[in-house]
Amino acid sequence: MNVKFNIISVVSVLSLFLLGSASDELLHQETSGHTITIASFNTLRLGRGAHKDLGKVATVLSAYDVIALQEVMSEDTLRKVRDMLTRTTHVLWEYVISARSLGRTTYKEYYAILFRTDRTMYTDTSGGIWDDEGDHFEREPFYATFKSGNFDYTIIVMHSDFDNSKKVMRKEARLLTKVFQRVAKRDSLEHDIILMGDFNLSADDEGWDSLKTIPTIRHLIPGRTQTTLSTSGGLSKAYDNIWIRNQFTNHEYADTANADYYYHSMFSRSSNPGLEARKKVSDHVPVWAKFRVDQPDDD
Ligand SMILES: [Ca+2]
Ligand SMILES: [Ca+2]
Ligand SMILES: [Ca+2]
Repeated sequence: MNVKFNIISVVSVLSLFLLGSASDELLHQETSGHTITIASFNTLRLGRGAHKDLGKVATVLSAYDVIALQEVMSEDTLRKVRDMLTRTTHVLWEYVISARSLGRTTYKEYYAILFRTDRTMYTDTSGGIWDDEGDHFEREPFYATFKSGNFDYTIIVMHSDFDNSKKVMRKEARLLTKVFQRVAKRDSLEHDIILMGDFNLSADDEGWDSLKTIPTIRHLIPGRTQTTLSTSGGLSKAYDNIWIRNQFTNHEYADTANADYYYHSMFSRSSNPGLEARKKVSDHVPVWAKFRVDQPDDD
């Protein structure tokens, strides 16, 4: 199994709580016990670059229960962010990370999924890096199975390659059809598959025509919802999204999803909050969806 799962000892957790300094920033979204919020976030080279403010990154992440991360460059930095989350939320956080960093060149990224352990368990019986036989993906998708309350589900996280003509992104989007179907077939009793990530492609793009042939599949973020910040700090591209199949997951989906424009409040004193967010946090904003976890999950 090509997954690493990290458990920190009770002693180190206790010390984290004892050392913990309360964050001076309020968590900007509270979740009830009936739902969880699952997010996808491209963190813009987490672990590289002197400008990034890890405390701010942790504050953004603390609004969610489970977050699929792209562009994780350093597991050490991810661990730091996890520890910050544990300190500021007073709840133990953990992560699952791809067993290797992915990419054809010297530029490589990890995928990781961070989660609050009081609401979510990682089911380590399955998951890993997609077997990219023939090398079709620059960064082959990563998948892992979780259980939150009664809701069990598999997250597939993807960060597509980029080219200006969209040829590469469209090719990778088409290939995700097979990935989705194969991951869904692994377990005949489990059908809640959540595909999320930075696809470098709007959900309205023709590159998704193949994925859209999967019965009842839909994206939860409208294809025009912008999720990236340009070099001038304005909203730009509709690249990030979340896909589910209605027939299996609509029962849990709580009809609430959006992009998180957190920076208006976080950097409200800045003359250009978007630019500040781009520098200190990421050039993407998280996208998220709420799911009910208090009902029987039959599939
Ligand atoms: Ca590959
Ligand atoms: Ca399920
Ligand atoms: Ca279900």
